[in-house]
Amino acid sequence: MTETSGGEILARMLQAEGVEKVFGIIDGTYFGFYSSLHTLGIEIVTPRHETCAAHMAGAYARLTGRLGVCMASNGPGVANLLPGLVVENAEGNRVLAITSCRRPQIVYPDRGGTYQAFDQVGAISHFSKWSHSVVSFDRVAELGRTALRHCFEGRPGVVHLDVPETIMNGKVKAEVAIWQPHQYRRTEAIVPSPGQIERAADMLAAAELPIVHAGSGVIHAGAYDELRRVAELLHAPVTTSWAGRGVLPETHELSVPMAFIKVNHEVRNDADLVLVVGSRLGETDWWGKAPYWRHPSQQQMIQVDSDGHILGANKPAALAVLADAKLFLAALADRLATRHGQANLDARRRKMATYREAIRSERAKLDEKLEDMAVPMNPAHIASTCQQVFPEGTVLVADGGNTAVWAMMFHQMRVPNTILSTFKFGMLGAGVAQALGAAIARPDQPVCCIIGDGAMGFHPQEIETAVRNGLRAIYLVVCDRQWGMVKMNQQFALKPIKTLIRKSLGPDETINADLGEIRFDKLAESMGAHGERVADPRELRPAIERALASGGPAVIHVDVDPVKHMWAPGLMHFKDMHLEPKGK
Ligand SMILES: Cc1ncc(C[n+]2csc(CCOP(=O)(O)OP(=O)(O)O)c2C)c(N)n1
Ligand SMILES: [Mg+2]
Repeated sequence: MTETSGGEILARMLQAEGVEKVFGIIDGTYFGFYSSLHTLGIEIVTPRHETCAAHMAGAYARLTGRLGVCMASNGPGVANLLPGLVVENAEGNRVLAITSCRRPQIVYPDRGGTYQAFDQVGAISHFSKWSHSVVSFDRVAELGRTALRHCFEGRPGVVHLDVPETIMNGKVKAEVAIWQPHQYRRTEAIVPSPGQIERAADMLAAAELPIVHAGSGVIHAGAYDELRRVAELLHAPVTTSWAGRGVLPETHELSVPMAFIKVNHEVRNDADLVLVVGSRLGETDWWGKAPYWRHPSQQQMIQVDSDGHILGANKPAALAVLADAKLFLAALADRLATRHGQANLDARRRKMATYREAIRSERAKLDEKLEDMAVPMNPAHIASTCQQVFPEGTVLVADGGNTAVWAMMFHQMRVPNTILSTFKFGMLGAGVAQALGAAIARPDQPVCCIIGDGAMGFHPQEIETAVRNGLRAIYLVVCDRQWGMVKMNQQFALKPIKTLIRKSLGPDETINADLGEIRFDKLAESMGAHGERVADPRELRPAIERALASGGPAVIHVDVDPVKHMWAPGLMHFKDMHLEPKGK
């Protein structure tokens, strides 16, 4: 009989799941696990902070559709992993965290004075989908399978398996069978019922102005073509959640891009029927409520989700469909195609033309900012220039306060699943590692990360991770030397009239809102990356071109006008969003 460790069993289970990368920092307490990964040819990618391992795994999972796996060692490693897991669960990325813990004889509960121990499962179980500790070698495979089952069930998020060091590393004489995924979990998407498809088609055909609202569930299902087909057959405008941006390319005539907030409100108020696919209608979708959406008494909802707990959670559904988005939309499109000509498409076309006109005029107003060639630059130039210089389909990572808002407003989503941010959690600094996870997911392309100077300051050490792993992440650090977004809100809270008149208060009139300068270009060079500093908008394009030509990671320190930067477009809408809508 052969000898094996708990760590080796888990590594072989991940191999059976097709896992190719695990993100994390090594430690002796799980040598049995990561040495087996290494032997099996599963690559270990090591950042310099565990929270970054969680974000790399999350970004990798989102962009590849695979399972993202991260690991951390007992006590400090897991403590550092926590914020990353909180965020990845909120964002709904399919992440499995495997951690070591101290031996069972001295933890759960702590005997008192145990080194590097805290209630890891207690902490993580509060915010994850599932978190448990393995109590004996005999249960490693069974609990590993349970963890994996949870990974692929319902809304994606974080699942955690905690394994004592003695079980991770201890060798036991045993033959442990490794099951194939289909033997312990659903491997096929949930098929919609024909009756519900028929009913949905009837409702859509009877509607005056149906619209589609798509969330990130469409990305997880890879249902882009099917979504486009349904929208085209109905001639229905498509709005998205922030995370769902670009599932219908924003160049498409039916797309209502999220940046045009007023048009979104208008479309959502005109519709008498909304087909919600893969979205919870959470706070950033204004909860699906009036006055941002039409009152439910005049607006029916068909909601499709692969997680039953999401159906009807925030807005009453007339038809709640538990199904895979891709299968549902494909079947619906087939059904709608047979009824062509029944709906009043001309009226919808006229309506869509008015929306497009409103979008054009909002765009033109925003683009006036691009005529501002003052130095230091207007932040509008950054995302807009990136879009011109980076290859089509480059992943954009947006991080920071106002920096992320400017990036959202001046970037057009032309290729689905090419944007990352922390749309649900607004976690400053997460973008640094998301960009690295993206570079690993899409090794043939550069990655563009537009990030605030405050946000970048949380994890600049990961530039070295990019250098060490040859990852082509290009960071444009937007330097206003302030916590820009919060400073803006603070000024309005402190002296609203003066803020309106003077555009900005003096340095002694705000509370801890200013930052000193970090020379991010020099910092990058000190770690072996390419560095640039630019303040003139005319110099931005050549600086990005040089960064791309360097062939490796690069950091461009971009000086922006700190006052213009604070007045990011749409700020008032975002403020309103955090208040409870007045309607139902
Ligand atoms: C980790 C974290 N801490 C604090 C906040 C609160 N917060 C939101 S925006 C912001 C300022 C961001 O500054 P920066 O990254 O420089 O972006 P800017 O707004 O200046 O573009 C802060 C502190 C947060 N969102 N995340
Ligand atoms: Mg800033």
